[in-house]
Amino acid sequence: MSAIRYEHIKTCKQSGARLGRIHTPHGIIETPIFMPVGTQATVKSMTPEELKEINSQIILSNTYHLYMRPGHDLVKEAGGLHKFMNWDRPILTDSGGFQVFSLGPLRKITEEGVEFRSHIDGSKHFLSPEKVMEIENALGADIMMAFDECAPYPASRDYVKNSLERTTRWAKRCKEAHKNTENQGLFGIVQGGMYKDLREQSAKEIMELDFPGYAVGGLSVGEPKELMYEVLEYTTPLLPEDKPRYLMGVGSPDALIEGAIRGIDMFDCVLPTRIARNGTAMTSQGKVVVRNAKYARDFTPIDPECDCYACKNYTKAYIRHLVKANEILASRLITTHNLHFLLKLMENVRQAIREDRLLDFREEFFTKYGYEL
Ligand code: PRF
Ligand code: ZN
Repeated sequence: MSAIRYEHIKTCKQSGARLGRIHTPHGIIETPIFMPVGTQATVKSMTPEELKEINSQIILSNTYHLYMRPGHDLVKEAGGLHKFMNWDRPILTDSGGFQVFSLGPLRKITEEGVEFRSHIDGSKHFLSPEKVMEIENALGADIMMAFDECAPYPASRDYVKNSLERTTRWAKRCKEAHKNTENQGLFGIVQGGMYKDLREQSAKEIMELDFPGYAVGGLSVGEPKELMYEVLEYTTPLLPEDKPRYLMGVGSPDALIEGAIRGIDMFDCVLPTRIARNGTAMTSQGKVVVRNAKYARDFTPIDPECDCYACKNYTKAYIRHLVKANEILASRLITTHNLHFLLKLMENVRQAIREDRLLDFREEFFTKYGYEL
């Protein structure tokens, strides 16, 4: 038995979006879903109780960061990542296939794996598919991602082809090295850049390895949004209908809706938590830069339509003051609001799918909220 099972509930008649449930060892996730990012075994500034209060169903953490600090052996000794961080709902760990490649000149890719220098102390390290599986098995997340290479944008066809073929060979090695298949599901990652035939080749090769879920990687790497939607449009239909599909590193409100319409079930992104810490909120009116001078005497909530803890109890003027004074509470309040906003958005998306009206919902959302189509 696989640790992960996708239960399809229905397809939206208007848009083709999927409504489903992912069964995991730590409970059920309703999809489409947004996963808050907890890179270092914490969603920055939020306790697990607070994450539950805003209905986070699953969080993401990072293999690379936890391997570097505090070390996967230590997390294992603590009883695994769930116990270590006191989070008893599902967790997904990304493989480092993105973080390591983001290190740029600090890394060297070979067939065996990737050699890189630590972002903390400059020390030398090596990650291979086998090593990454050892780390992810020690962390014990419900869903683990295969070790892949995310090609940069733009990249030549030759580069992307070599890179996706290596990603396939690494995925095979990951599958062979993955222990604990009873409790942890390993997802494959489709690469192939912005080239249609290469996406087809990657999807075919990765699907032959038969994973309990599939991710679309290599998007949201600097390409225009329209191009990302175009690639998604021909990539998701290649994937099996009875397995979850995960679009990696995407979390702007418009892209969540557009992704769901193109058949995506799972999303993650640091965007809501990162912009919160520099004083920016996502609201029903679009982006609100709370730190702006124009809010100095604005005694209304960040988002009048929001019922999160921050909006029920505090004004923009107060939160702006906290931002300007560098107070920790500013980050906590805006992070709470931003995550609540995206989680609520996904709840609305699920409801719209249930009622076969996701295209109408998209139109209302973009008209009312002013995001670009
Ligand atoms: N691969 C992995 N993690 C990722 C990506 C990827 O391609 C992306 C691409 N946007 C984000 N996170 N392993
Ligand atoms: Zn709010």
